[in-house]
Amino acid sequence: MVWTSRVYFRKYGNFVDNIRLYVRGGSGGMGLPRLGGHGGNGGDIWMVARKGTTLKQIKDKHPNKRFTAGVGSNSSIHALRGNKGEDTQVFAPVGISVTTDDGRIIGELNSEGDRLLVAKGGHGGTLHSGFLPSKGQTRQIRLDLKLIADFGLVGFPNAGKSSLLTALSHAKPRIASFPFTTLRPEIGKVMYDDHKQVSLADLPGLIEGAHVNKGMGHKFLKHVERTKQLMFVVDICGFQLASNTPFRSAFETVLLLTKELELYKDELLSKPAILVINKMDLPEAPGHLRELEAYLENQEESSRLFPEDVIPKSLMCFTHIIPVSATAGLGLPLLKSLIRQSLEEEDIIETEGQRSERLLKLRREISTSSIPSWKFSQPT
Ligand SMILES: Nc1nc2c(ncn2[C@@H]2O[C@H](COP(=O)(O)OP(=O)(O)OP(=O)(O)O)[C@@H](O)[C@H]2O)c(=O)[nH]1
Ligand SMILES: [Mg+2]
Repeated sequence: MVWTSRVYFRKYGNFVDNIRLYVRGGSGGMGLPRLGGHGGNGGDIWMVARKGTTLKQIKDKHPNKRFTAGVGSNSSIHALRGNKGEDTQVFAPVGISVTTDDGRIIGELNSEGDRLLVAKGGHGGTLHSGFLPSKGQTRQIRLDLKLIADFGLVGFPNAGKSSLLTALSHAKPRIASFPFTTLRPEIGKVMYDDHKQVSLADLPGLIEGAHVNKGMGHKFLKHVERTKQLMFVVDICGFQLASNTPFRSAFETVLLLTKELELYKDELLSKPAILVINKMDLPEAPGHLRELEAYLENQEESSRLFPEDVIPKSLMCFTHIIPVSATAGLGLPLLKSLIRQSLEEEDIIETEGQRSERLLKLRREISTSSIPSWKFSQPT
């Protein structure tokens, strides 16, 4: 076996599902009083939906999260009507809502190519304004991925995702012993005694090659992006799509699901994920579970025992691993409490992240404002 890449664990908890940006339209250009010339308007800022873009890419590419547009040209003897300043386009993922900092909705980007004006350029100077230009619109905006549910059920076909949703919530998705029973997401709510609710999205099954759109992979993987956390569901007895495709053990299905997500968008691996090992009521399950546990104990080493086409570059770091039986009810009360625990853990990570970001910003502000602007007189 040839080993070319080292497998590593992806840190979870840093998936970006919202981001705040500072946007400023360009100022207008000066008018020309002597000849009645109009200054050009300032450029506008547009959010433009583009497939494949993620909020994390915006954050990484523009760490200061500021966007400004071009200034309008002044009116001159050569060009009495000044040119408009250049517009700025910010590419954003499809499926986001854009709000002002105080929560007012500016609009949504729902399909490829949708455009939204988020900061208007200022007017150029005209007779009306005494030939003086106005400044561009300035505001803080917030982009939020429109999530469909707290958890998305990710698994090969027939793993028992719909059965699990049925057992945990009041939803009634179709269940059948053949693959691809579920073709569109169905949302169920898990209810807790204190009336707290957590939503689970039952998603269609993924197969090997989903990232290159096999088995409508792209359509299905798209939904995985729209959930806060993931729940991998694997059949303890493994999976085989057809007699002419390879049989995959439960551990291989964990690796393959990871690989499909990674090849589609590797950022998805940074979502927190619970691993649910299903069908534990089957007689052969305990033996398979022992084997799977041994592999999971050292995922990195174990993954090297498998053919290269099965191994992802990085591994999922599961927040919890739990064996259950969706049909016999085994392990479900514990799973229910782990679902909630995992969300609460993420909230803590998120608030800590926000706190340190605020602290960093404050430190930057203090360090620039505390530099004294006066000069010390030199002792003579
Ligand atoms: N023995 C056993 N069978 C189960 C269990 N959970 C699900 N099944 C069976 O597995 C088959 C597939 O179940 P589904 O819930 O439809 O599986 P799915 O993952 O939603 O499948 P797709 O929608 O095709 O991706 C059905 O025949 C279920 O009755 C379980 O815990 N134990
Ligand atoms: Mg299903």
